[in-house]
Amino acid sequence: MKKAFITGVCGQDGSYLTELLLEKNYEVHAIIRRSSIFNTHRIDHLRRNENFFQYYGDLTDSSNLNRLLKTIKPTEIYNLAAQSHVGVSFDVPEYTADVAGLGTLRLLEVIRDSNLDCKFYQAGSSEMFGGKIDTIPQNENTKFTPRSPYGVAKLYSHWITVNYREAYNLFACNGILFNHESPRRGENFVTRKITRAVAAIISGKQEFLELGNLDAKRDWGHAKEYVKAQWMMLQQEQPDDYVIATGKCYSIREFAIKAFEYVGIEIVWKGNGLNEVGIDKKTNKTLIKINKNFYRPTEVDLLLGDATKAKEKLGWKPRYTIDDLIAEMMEYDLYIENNIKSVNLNNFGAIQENINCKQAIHVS
Ligand code: NAP
Ligand code: G4F
Repeated sequence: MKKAFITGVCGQDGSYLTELLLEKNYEVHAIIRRSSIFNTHRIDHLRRNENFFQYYGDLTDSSNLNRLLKTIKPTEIYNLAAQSHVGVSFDVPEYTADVAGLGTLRLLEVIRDSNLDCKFYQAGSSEMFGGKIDTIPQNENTKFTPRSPYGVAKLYSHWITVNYREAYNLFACNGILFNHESPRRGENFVTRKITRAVAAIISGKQEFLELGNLDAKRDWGHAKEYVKAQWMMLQQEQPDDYVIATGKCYSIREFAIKAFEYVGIEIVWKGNGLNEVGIDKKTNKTLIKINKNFYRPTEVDLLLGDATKAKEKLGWKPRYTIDDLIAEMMEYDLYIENNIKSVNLNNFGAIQENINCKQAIHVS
């Protein structure tokens, strides 16, 4: 039986990856960090699985990682834990560097020190490409010019993973993943913030949505498909680094238009800059406002990935379109917001699965 060790299991990707590995009959061991409120709702539906083991742990605590890894002796490690919000990384840069940067080194050091015979996946990010992009679309050879403390921390993790692969012959891979979303996406990332707000507005519970930069563009895929790529990287003969992306990008503005369209609202835009507003064409109500607090000190304007290498070497190909993704997120948010019966709930499988998460009993 293969044994996986996952950090960041309570996050969006951690929950999908755990499902995938349990389906593949892995024994899954994972660290959960202590929190004053239960933070396991994304994995509660899995917690009674006899092959799923959880431990308190933290990427900032080397002794904890050392003890757990030496005891568990996993065959694959997936390092998904991070302070993963780019905007927040400007507020907590040192903590972001500690977790998203040094946390990776701590894991690699345990593998090296204990001669662990295991494969290692590092959750790298397209945010590392940053601002001065010399290639569009971006691939594994594109220069990194990060524009946030988060991007810089992830870049440290990228290179230390390459370094340990070369210096100590570790089977260590970097996934350079472009943005991936789902109904389980954290509510302060822009896609989920939009779908949550649209559902709340149509249900009469919120008046308008406040956003920052509407014109940044992102290459958005579905998290479920992206965790499969993470697993595929560790099943290869040789370790390597791979870009994972859809090859299509849209602006925040386009995403918002599509999400409102999903509930039958046509947005028209008026004004400029901070005074721009998005208005419901039919009722003339202002539904989108700009709030400068959601702008970042430095922005990444455009991310568009070229995943040719992943397609050719891993056989990985995304299937979700942006419209499929928005439909699934909208359906879920409409359902949890108000159980709106007029909406076509043709993706009930995904919704049911998420509701089970919310209803599960918490164990300490
Ligand atoms: P997420 O939902 O924010 O999950 C991050 C997880 O890391 C959470 O479970 C969090 O714990 C945990 N964590 C944070 N600090 C920790 C610490 N000090 N020790 C242990 N665990 C800690 O992120 P995600 O979207 O699933 O992304 C997974 C990974 O991929 C992250 O490393 C992210 O930076 C990277 N990535 C994500 C994307 C994307 O578009 N989603 C793209 C590229 C790369 P709590 O649940 O307790 O907060
Ligand atoms: O949804 P976001 O916060 O994602 P961002 O910054 O692209 O980072 C995500 O993707 C990275 C991969 O490229 C991951 F590594 C990272 O962990 C995370 O998952 O913001 C997307 C865009 C930005 O340009 C931001 O300025 O949306 C813009 N935006 C506009 N208004 C907003 C808002 N972002 C947020 N979070 N909230 C807003 O109100």
